[in-house]
Amino acid sequence: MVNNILKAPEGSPSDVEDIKEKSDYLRGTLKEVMLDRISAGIPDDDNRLMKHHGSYLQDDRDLRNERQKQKLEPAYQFMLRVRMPGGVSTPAQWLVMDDLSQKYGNNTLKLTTRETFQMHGILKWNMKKTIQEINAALLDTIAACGDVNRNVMCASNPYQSEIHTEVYEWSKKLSDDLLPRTRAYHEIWLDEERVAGTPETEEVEPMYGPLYLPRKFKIGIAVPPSNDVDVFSQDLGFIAIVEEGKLIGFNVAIGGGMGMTHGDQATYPQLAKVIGFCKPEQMYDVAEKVITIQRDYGNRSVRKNARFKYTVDRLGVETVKAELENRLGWSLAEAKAFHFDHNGDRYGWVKGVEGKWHFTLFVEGGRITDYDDYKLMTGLREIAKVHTGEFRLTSNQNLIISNVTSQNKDAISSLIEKYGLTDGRQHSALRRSSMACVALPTCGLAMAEAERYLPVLIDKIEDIVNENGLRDEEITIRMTGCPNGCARHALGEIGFIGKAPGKYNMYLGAAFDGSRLSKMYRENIGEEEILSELNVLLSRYAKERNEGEHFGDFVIRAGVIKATTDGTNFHHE
Ligand code: SRM
Ligand code: SF4
Repeated sequence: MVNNILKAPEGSPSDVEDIKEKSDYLRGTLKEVMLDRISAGIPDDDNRLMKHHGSYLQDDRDLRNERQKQKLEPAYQFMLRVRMPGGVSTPAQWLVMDDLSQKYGNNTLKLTTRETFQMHGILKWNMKKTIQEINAALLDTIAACGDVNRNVMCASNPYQSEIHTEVYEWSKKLSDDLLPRTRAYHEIWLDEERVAGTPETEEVEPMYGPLYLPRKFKIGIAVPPSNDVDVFSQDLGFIAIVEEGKLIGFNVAIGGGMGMTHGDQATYPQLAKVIGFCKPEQMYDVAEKVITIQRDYGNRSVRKNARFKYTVDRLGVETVKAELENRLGWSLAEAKAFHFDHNGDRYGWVKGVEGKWHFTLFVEGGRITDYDDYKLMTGLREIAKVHTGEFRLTSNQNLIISNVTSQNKDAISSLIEKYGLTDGRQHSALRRSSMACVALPTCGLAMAEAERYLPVLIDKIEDIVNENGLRDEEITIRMTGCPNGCARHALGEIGFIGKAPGKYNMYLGAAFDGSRLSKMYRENIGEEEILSELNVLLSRYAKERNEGEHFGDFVIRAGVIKATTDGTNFHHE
């Protein structure tokens, strides 16, 4: 039901709209091109569709120049992203992902900032086998990327484990119910026969329609006081409201997102605004109607301005709320009070309900692999073999070995010790509060290093932190290789966005609890300048901060940077 007063932006549809329209509900020619042995790649149109099946064609950028010189096609390989709502994996699923990464991937697993697994380096000929084995393990990759609702995140905080269980169930339900209905995935990857299409039997997408959404769409559920999922960065955020130990419902927040383009002020990170409260059983209805508003009024002409945050800002949050209530046929209740303390993880052992234990492991950059001196992957494999609970992948790229029984705790603890798996305690709190996106060598959009460089930069920042007595001070630091913001850079108290090899824009002033965006402090600077800036700022912080004051708040109070009060003033004073 389209409101005739509201309008979508005018302009001819972008090329991706055209590709989706002609794709026969996301089929395109994927089935055929995946069989072609002449190239290890696939045509661009099919690659656009491939995203809806949870994968991207990439090439190893470390090898790009050399292969070009040798007149070889790029070292094509695929990235595969699993859809795993709430980041919960069973030990058996962990073992399958581990095994697949050895057989078909690059011997690593990436724990992403949206609580799931990515595998890198899969060759075209191994894609189908990999996807089939993932499905056999009761996981899938449907809609993990593309212009649809993505992996639904939920708080992984082990402190309130009874609430976690409930909230996780809702995130699973949202994720499942908001899936595309096309059988394209099953036909292409799982050899399902297509049912002959007649107007009655042919599938339709009751919610998405044949063009799907104008852009990706993301949902996250937070459980205060932890804002680990960065709920305000989501297109649609739900904030759990717990009264007397019971989940009574969720505040609803709309219109967040992190991506932007360097030099284009019409693009900006934005925080979602809280518009009301709904009961748990109303959540799906709210999500579905919000999605259809974006479907109908999102920008299908300019992809850079197609995210829901721009729809909300263009139409106005009150107008979108009124349209939502119109579509729902009922009104949201008034938002309830809530309070967030932080957006990071809490490490080490914690006892939850029913005598179960949870161990949050620090995983730098979210990369699971065997390093020369740190057999992280092997250690986790051995744990998965004896673990009877679950693994929870966190939105800060860490891992919780979760729901460990008291009987099993000693066995798991000794494996943790044997393999030196760390809760990060030997590092500075700054490192434990760090996050970096994948960037080079696999990400085709990276302008600079992130995952491979941030740990090296932090080695040097740790010297400054130690000199100033700040080793135990949690300061969130995030780096992305480009302004797309995959590590939610604009919500790091110290943020870096890649501009060119070795060069970054530096951002300051985000809130420790994820409720305020940062602002650019220095443009296009290299390591030397980064360290000298941080030397001054961190030593001032050590001397001049108020009791309990976080770094992001300090730089604003000290006049180092103006607060960003809304995404629309992210680029201005
Ligand atoms: Fe992202 C595109 C990796 C979370 C905003 N992201 C990409 C691609 C697929 C590059 C591409 O389009 O060719 C990256 C693949 C790199 C690789 O080699 O693996 C990529 N994004 C990631 C991951 C793996 C980063 C990580 O180190 O963990 C995260 C996977 C999440 C998941 O499991 O689904 C990841 N991406 C995010 C987040 C954070 C979040 O969602 O909480 C954001 C910012 C929030 C948001 O969406 O606003 C994010 N990714 C983007 C964007 C910018 C979207 C925009 O609004 O402009 C792109 C580019 C695009 O869509 O055109 C992008
Ligand atoms: Fe790639 Fe940019 Fe996302 Fe980093 S922020 S993974 S460089 S798209």
